[in-house]
Amino acid sequence: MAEMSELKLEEFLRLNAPEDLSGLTTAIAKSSLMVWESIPFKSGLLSEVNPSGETQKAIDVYSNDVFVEALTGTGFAAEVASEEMAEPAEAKGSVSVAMDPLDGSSNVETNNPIGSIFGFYSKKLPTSGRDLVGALYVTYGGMMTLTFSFGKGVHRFVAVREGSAISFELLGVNLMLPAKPEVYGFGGKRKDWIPAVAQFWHTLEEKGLRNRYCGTFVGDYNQVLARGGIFSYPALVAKPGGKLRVLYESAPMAFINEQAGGYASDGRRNVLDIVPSVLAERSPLYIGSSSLVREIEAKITSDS
Ligand code: AFP
Repeated sequence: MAEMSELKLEEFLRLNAPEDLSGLTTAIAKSSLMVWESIPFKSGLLSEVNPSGETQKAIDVYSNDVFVEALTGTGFAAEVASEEMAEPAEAKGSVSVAMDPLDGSSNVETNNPIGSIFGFYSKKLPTSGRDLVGALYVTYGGMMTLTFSFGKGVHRFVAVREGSAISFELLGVNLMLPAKPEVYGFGGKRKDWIPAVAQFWHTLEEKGLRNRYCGTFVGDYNQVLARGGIFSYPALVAKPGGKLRVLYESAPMAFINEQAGGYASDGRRNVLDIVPSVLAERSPLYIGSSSLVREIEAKITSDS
């Protein structure tokens, strides 16, 4: 593993990633800059007509199109499945990519962090998280960062502007969840949560954790990785499957979280063991520091 803090993304990938994952990650890095710069213009907040007179697409359609074109064009993607598309885009490579091209798009208007999530699978989709060979998430917030793992630790790069050029600089290698958990964030409404979850958040407060929730999975998980704790979009009484999609969101983030020393569960089993039968399958998600996730998993299991 390269240790130099001055390493730029291309050099880091050349030393630490197989050619296919390196090519896909580079394509995502370049495309995510296009998405990042387009957010104000294609969100409906500014003019819907760009300087060339073209009608703007909604930002989530735009980001989907940008990533699909870039990933299928690498020669490394076998297919690109997306939360925004009913069927995957087929290509000629060997890695199946599943993505949420714009996670938290309802947060654009309020300028909360948003993100993109990618899972790199070795088998045709839908398949289990055990077939992940890598995963990556992008944050578009105060900083634009790429956080990824190819199965040997979790690493992070940040986009830095130098004059008119933007480069990706190394921000951290082998990121690990801190031993002492500090924050929690649960999606949905308390009144809708299953009883085990409704009781569990009291336990978290008693342990001294603070509630910090921004409403974008990527943003909320990112602070759990930095501060330790737990994020959940839990099972709801009326919606036992929760909200998040296994292939596009939960499994890729579970892969990264496990590489950072954590654990992710659907309330009964490791999220990576779920074998979705359809592309858009959902599951509840409890992800973050192992001890907390195992605790809520035990409560849910003993309740049933
Ligand atoms: P949007 O993409 O519609 O903004 O949804 C974001 C999301 O899927 C995920 O990023 C959040 O964790 C979750 O929804 C938040 O949902 P609630 O608003 O119900 O808490």
